[in-house]
Amino acid sequence: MNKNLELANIFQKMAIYLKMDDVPFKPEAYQKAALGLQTISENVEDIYKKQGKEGLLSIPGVGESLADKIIEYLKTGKIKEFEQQKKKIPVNLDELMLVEGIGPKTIKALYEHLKIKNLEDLEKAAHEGKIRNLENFGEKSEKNILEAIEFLKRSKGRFLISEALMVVDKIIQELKKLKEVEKISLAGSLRRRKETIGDIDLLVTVKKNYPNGAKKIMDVFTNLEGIIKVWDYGLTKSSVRFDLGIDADLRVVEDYEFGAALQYFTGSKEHNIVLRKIALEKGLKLNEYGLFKGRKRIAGETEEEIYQTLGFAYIEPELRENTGEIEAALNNQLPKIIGYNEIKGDLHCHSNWDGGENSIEEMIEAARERGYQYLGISDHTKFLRIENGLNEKQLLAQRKVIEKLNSKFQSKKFKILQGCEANILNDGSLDIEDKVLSQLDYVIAGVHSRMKMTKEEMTERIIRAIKNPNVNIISHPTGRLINRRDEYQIDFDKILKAAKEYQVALEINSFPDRLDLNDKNIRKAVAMGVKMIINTDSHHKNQLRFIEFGIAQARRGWAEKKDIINSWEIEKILAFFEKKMNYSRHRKSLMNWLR
Ligand code: DGT
Ligand code: CA
Ligand code: CA
Repeated sequence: MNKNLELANIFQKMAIYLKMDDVPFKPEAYQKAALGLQTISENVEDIYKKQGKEGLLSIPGVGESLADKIIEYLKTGKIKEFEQQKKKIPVNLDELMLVEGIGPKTIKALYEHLKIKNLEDLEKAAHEGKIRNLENFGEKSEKNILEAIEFLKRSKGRFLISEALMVVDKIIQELKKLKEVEKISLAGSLRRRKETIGDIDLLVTVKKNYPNGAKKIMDVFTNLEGIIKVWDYGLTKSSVRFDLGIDADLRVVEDYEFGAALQYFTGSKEHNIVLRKIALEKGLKLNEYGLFKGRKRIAGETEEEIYQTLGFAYIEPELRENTGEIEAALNNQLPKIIGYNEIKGDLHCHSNWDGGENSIEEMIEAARERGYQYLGISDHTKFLRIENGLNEKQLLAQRKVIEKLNSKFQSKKFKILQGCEANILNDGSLDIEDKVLSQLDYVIAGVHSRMKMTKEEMTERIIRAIKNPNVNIISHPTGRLINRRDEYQIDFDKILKAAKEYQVALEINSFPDRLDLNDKNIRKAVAMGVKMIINTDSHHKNQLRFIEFGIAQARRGWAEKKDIINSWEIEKILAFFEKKMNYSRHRKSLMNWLR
């Protein structure tokens, strides 16, 4: 932290201490000075060196007495009054002030009566029911405190990519309105499309001929709606927290260094470390400002230029985790990972037949708007009563409806497939009769009940479903819910082997809180030649757009078109399904013959 921010931080805390004692006006003066210190671009130390106290008085919000305090701090590293305040009420203000609904006077009361100094103390006291007995507190406020702490804890964790994107979309929307802004790009884990996001990283360049452009951009950024805290204000970097609890970093750079900054701030850290090492071995230096030979910049305007000058093929952000991509790039063996526009249809969609939000027709319309060539309706089946699962009779009735719809689309080159998402029961059998399953275009099977089983049991259960001649796809194969539920216990290698042998595709579920398979599992499947399918599991037509999260996950798992069956033409995907059935039937008859 530079001295400006250190002082701003101290003044903010002094304001809080003053408020504890109901001192009038002074707290506001401290807060104003803190803000002034945060928003000036010159260093307070330099100002004092060059212009003395006069210079300090020119900082917005700084008057006589606060200028003296600044001088005291620059000279001694301390402010006496602040030290005394801390001694009197030695609490962790950074932690406690973050708790929604708690202010200076509450903090004081909690310390004086219950010796609460930090978040941990606060949580313990609330759990033990000690807070409700204090004057001006009650059971309700105790409950609120616990809820606020829960929220804080959650926000310390990682966010779903969909949550981060929701916030980032709003930021970008506002920044785009500024005439000062030239380029905007995501960076960090969000650009690498990691399945969870620690914080948002954004990079912006300023248009030429706007000398104060960076300031304007940062002023707008740090004042966006929904911001609950400005951690850091600067002309090259600012950091804020949004009310969802998620932080965002914005960096502003010059156009000529955009590529270098983007490369650096996209990471991952591990990827960058190896890249820098390779640069050094070539007698070059790589940092966020460019690639240098001695003092001469030899690349930095674009990322491509940097990778190229280092002797690499361009590495897509989703691959930059130092898990072999650098070696592959050096040897020209990078996979040609699947593109965001290469999905031709979605085969895991629910309609209003099973309680989904939209009719089959509405789902079709949405799929056609996306430019898909086919859509598969795969409603839940009867075991799932809460989801209005379809029984055999209803499935056959739906088949007729879908055939009729298909005749409408014949000239338009669009095909509706009928599948279903059957339930894998405890013993691995399905809840729909085989003779009905065999009449559908394809069958998805998934575990929706009794998720806690031993590893052997669960593995056997899923493999039995894979062996069913009618099953073509296993939906959400690990069953995890990100941040909420762990995977089932399964022997994934065994499942991969069975999927390969019986020609069953494993689903990459695009729902942002599922995203199973994860990147590592996908890479294993790719290596073994197991086919996968990227589906959304949509229960509403607007959820079809989630496909981008599934594609991102596939890219992170190094999957190519050949690995993802719904990037194929309809004929090829149907042949894939058919072959499974024939193969299995063939096996069965062979078995009969052997007997
Ligand atoms: P996250 O936020 O935990 O989801 O993950 P990232 O990758 O977004 O990490 P973050 O936000 O801490 O930093 C963004 C990028 O900045 C990171 O991917 C690489 C770069 N970076 C940050 N700190 C360092 C560092 O200490 N060394 C190097 N080489 N790069 C760093
Ligand atoms: Ca980040
Ligand atoms: Ca960051």
